[in-house]
Amino acid sequence: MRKPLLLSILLAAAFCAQAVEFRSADVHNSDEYPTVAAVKHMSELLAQRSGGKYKIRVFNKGALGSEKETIDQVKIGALDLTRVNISPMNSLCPKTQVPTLPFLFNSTEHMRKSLDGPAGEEILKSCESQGFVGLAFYDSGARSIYANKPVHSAADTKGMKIRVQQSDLWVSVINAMDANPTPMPAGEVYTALKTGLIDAAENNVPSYDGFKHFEAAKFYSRTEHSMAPEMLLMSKVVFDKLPKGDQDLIRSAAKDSVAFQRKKWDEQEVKSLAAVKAGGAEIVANVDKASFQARMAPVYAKFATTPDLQRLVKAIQETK
Ligand code: BDP
Repeated sequence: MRKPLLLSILLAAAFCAQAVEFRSADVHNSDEYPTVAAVKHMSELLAQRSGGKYKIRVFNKGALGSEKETIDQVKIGALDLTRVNISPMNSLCPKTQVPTLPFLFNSTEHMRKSLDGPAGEEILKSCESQGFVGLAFYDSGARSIYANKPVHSAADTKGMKIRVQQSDLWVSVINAMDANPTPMPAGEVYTALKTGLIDAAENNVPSYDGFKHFEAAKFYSRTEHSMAPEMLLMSKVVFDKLPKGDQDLIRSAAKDSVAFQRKKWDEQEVKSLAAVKAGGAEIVANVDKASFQARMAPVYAKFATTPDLQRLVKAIQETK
């Protein structure tokens, strides 16, 4: 009697010590959204490579809170991972401001190459002192303004109330457009548009689709003013408790999920464009982007203030 009981206790203990399911947050609704699918893919890679020791469960649809809330939880180790846009990290680690800057990247290739290179690595690493292990950047495409009127040039945004992410840099971008910034979490934007609390928001096409914002703001005008990427962050409190070999497995599974995410991203942009058009949205392609870009010097002057930040801006601008 005693032996099998002891054995099963030992086995159960060993199993508990072995199998770890990390929790990861995401605000996107669809399980197929590229960032959600990418972390699930990372989980599969990690499970395979660790012989089943680790996996990741993704809680999407904002189930664990707004991005800022999940960031706070990750910082103290109450949550293992979160996938967020880089913008709500701006106040915590200043180097994340750089890829958020308007008109910094001039193409998808330029953005990918810069983030894959030394500048990207330095920015990811810069969050460690704040309690975050920056595992990877994911694509978020280009962000554009949507409202119930078309925007053809910077003259058209004057006085508009535009929702922004919770970041001072974003407040400054919208101020530079002569518009009124209203910071709020993504989950509140649909209602804010519907009730007229705001006139406009800005995002990539997959989010305009996924959050159903096209139902509340019909004109999507291709201002493409920022390519602020997504970040996958792990709690340093959690990460530091793992053996070095396991940390390496996590880092490499995350890095290896990037190509998967980018492929999904490219497909999703096409699918979402068709979906919003079918839903009645009008895509305004004829936008004077230069009129917006010309107004952004104050944002660079206000945020790229230290030699480190200026060096990173220059390194990215010079990435070919
Ligand atoms: C989307 C990002 C998401 C942000 C959202 C926003 O994928 O992480 O929460 O924008 O604007 O593109 O808040």
